[in-house]
Amino acid sequence: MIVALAGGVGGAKLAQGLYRVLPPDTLTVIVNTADDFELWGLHISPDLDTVMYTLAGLANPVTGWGVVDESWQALAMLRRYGYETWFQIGDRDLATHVARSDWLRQGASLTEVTQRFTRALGLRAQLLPMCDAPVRTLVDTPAGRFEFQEYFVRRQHRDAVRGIELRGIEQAQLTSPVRAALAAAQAVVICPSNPIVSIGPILAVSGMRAALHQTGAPVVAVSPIVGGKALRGPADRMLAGLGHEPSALGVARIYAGLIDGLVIDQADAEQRAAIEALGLRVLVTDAVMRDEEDRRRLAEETLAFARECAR
Ligand code: FO1
Repeated sequence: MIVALAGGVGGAKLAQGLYRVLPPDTLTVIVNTADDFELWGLHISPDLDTVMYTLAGLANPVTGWGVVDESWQALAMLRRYGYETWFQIGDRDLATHVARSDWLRQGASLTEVTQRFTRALGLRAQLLPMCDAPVRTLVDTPAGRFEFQEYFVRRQHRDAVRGIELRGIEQAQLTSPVRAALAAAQAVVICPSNPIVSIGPILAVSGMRAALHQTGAPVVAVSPIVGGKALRGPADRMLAGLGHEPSALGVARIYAGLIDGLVIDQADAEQRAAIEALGLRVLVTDAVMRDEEDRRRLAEETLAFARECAR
């Protein structure tokens, strides 16, 4: 079993590469749920859905989130009814949120709901929410404190980030499937997702770091920062705002003690020695995924690197 930890669009791309190059039923993706939220009475799990749609070949190729070939009739009607529609939910995507909310209301856990989706979509990978308890990322900015989607989508992540709170994280426990996947892992891959708000919440679930230490498997991460810039989203500014260096080295410092190796882009090759000085192995490669072939190539290189890192 290969276990990947992933958040939004960048993480989903590498997860898809892993899914394509691994035999069926040998990939588990543990996904961030701290940017889940309630909208129009529905439970939205953006990162779970982004990974699920991407692996199922259903993702919108332009945005990376949402469903391909969308229509927006429901959103237009909601707008006529006076609802705010800054969070764009298409008609096909809406079905996922309706079903998830219905099943949760009937008493299913988020883990069970996700399993129903993946089975229905014919996915031969296991997708697991990081936990079943509600955890919500709150972002402190000079303009006030915002729920994650309010900060990210409504305000277009323009605010400086001064602090992050993971509300509810104290109650979050490892689920049995997450524990079992980590115990069976031959390698763990931390995808190039935001280390603070995508991977950070996963690692903050009680028992997660211990389970990662206990697995005898190599743990490798892929840097989401290339040439000092985030490949997508506000990770570079967020790192700087929270006192981290926005660089591959800064990512290495955050993950040091947890990972055995870091994959960095050739643009950052000069940081190799400094990262190795932290006790990490380094793979320098083309870490930017422009198309599906890049996703497969980076997945293969990362898996080979993980085998080299095996303790
Ligand atoms: N991101 C946006 O920037 N704008 C949107 O309107 C938006 C809608 C949306 C709907 C469903 C979904 O699953 C994701 C959606 N996202 C949208 C992406 C998402 O909110 C962020 O990429 C993640 O939360 C960050 O990891």
